[in-house]
Amino acid sequence: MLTIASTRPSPYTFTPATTALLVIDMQRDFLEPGGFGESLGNDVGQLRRTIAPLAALLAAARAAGLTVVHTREGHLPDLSDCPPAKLHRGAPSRRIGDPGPKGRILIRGEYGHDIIDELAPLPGEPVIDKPGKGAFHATELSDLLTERKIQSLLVTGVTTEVCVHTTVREANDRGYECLVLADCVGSYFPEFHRVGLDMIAAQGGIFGWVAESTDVLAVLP
Ligand code: TIU
Repeated sequence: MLTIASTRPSPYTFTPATTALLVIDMQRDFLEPGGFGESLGNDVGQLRRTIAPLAALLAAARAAGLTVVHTREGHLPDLSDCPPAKLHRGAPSRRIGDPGPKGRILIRGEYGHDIIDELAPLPGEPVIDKPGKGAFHATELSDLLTERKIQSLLVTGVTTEVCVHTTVREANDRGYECLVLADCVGSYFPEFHRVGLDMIAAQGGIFGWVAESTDVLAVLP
């Protein structure tokens, strides 16, 4: 059992054998210059600062034998898994399924939908394709974590206040102890990022803990 003393709001304890590193939606269309996210006017630099620390954490997690799970947000080519409420939102020229700079936007199998090369999953590492913001909705994630007897989640990825928050809130309700790594999650909106992290750790850790990836690296075997 490992303990990180510097986590907010209190020390965080986890056992590598029952811990998964969750890497949420580190997809080209959200992170790469010229991608969907940037084409909407967002500063992808706010997300790209997560790549280096996350690559280091990923390497350490693999070396320590943690389960590593990647997720991708996206839809079937016929959009049958995309609710109208999601499909019909956003700028009319840039909707899910439309042609984008790196292929059809948020469609499985398109170049822009896939995970950035720097964090490419290793063969055998599960990649969860999710149609929603949360990683549990309409996915096999719950079964996968149950099969592997996972109790703790080290949560990384983008964006802090959207897919990371949705996933952590639900994981907490499902009984997982979630540690969110502040330097490995990012938002296009720095204020949302900062407040999003504060929300997690507030009220005695209302739905999780917050630390830096170096705090994890310091305790991993
Ligand atoms: N992965 C994720 O957070 N999807 C989003 O759509 N995020 C936004 O912040 N838009």
